[in-house]
Amino acid sequence: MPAITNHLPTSELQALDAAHHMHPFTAGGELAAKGARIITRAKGVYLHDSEGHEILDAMAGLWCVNIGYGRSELADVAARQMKELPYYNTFFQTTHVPAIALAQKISELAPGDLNHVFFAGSGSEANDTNIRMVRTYWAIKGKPAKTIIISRKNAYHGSSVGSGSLGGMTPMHEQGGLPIPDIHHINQPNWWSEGGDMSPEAFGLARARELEDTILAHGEDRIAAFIAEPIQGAGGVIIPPSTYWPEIQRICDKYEILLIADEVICGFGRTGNWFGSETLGITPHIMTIAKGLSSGYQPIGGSIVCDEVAQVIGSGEFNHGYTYSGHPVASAVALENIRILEEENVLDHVRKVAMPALHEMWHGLADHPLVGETTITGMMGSLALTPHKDSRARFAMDAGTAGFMCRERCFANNLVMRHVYDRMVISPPLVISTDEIALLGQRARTALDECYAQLKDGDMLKPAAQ
Ligand code: PXG
Repeated sequence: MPAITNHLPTSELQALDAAHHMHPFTAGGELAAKGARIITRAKGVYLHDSEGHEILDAMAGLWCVNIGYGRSELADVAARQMKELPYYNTFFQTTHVPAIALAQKISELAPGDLNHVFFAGSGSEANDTNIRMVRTYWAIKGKPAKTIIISRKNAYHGSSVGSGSLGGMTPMHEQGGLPIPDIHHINQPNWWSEGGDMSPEAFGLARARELEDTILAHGEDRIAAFIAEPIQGAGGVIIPPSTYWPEIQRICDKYEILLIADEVICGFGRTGNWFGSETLGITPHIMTIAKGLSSGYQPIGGSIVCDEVAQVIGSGEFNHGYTYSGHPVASAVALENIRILEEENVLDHVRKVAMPALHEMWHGLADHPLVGETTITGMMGSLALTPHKDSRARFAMDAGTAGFMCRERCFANNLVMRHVYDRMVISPPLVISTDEIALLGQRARTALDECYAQLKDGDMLKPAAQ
């Protein structure tokens, strides 16, 4: 049975792609001129492209392929489920075994009283669910004015109108009339870029207290929830100072504010525990999940909801849901993914083998002249490119220019690292071996060397005015 595969020369596929395929978060014209790289297959931590390159994927796809590529067990489960029950909805008082089993399993893994799952097809959809769920919760409790959701600048919560509004990405808000009303954004806990002369600890507290200031400015009776990623992922792997989350938790507890932890990246082992909330010491009312839930093998997301919120929402009809909520094939694949994570002790591998090696390798890059700081928690890390280490300077040229150049050097060396402006980020499959981590480190250093040489040659190592 043929897969849809590399049946045409690369240039023809690129021309067809340019003619008919609109890419997410991409300048279409620019890509059409250059030609997209065509990924044909993948195994373990390696991607293969149509030109015969074997590329080490230090991003696990898009922060999601936690168990690595090519696990045929998931394909077998999908085929079996498709033959038995390819689709049925869960709207009109029906259910099916895959959705039941997955909801039960997620409830078992999730901490505390997070015992209920509302399924979605993606993280964006799940966060849209969350907006409607927290506002509906307060309305049912007789507080319909509690509609404001506080989020953070440079947060990423998805790309739909609702979740894009929750996110704090300025370029996204500039297109399509975002944000929707009653979403407010406080500053992010990014000490390296924004901490100035403060210690990380003092800065973490100051940034957390912006939450309290915002609650007080609008009045507690207007605030529904605060949403945040335990560690910002798409924002550049911003690991908050140690003082930040305890203070956020104190503030949410003090005022009647629901806390939503967006675990789309941090969940399912990425930080060394099942959920980032456990690593960062957070007790949320709702968690958003997607990505690592199925290791990206099927599109599936959801909201894990605590007993109290689920009970209130369940007291009436919640007029919300997606055709593919709890999709049987996606649910069965997610269950199989979790089985592999559990039975192969992937979290043990992360904690005892991969994390120590990855942290040592990553921090080893800190001596590079182009690297300002290296930071890493669990299996997600970032480094800041800088023209001047001591002053934590930004580049005088447009933000992202150096990052893009570095990413191109990575690709040229058969390594996928993503850049977020001038930060390079990694989030490799959790199953990565120590040899593969060493190779990642070698390729990253070569890419940094080449990028540094290019910047030097182009006289581009100038710091911005402080
Ligand atoms: N929350 C978080 C924390 C995410 O990282 C979403 C929600 C939305 O999930 P869906 O499944 O709707 O994409 C995400 C997604 C990047 C990048 O370039 C990151 C994401 C998506 C696309 C690109 O880092 N994260």
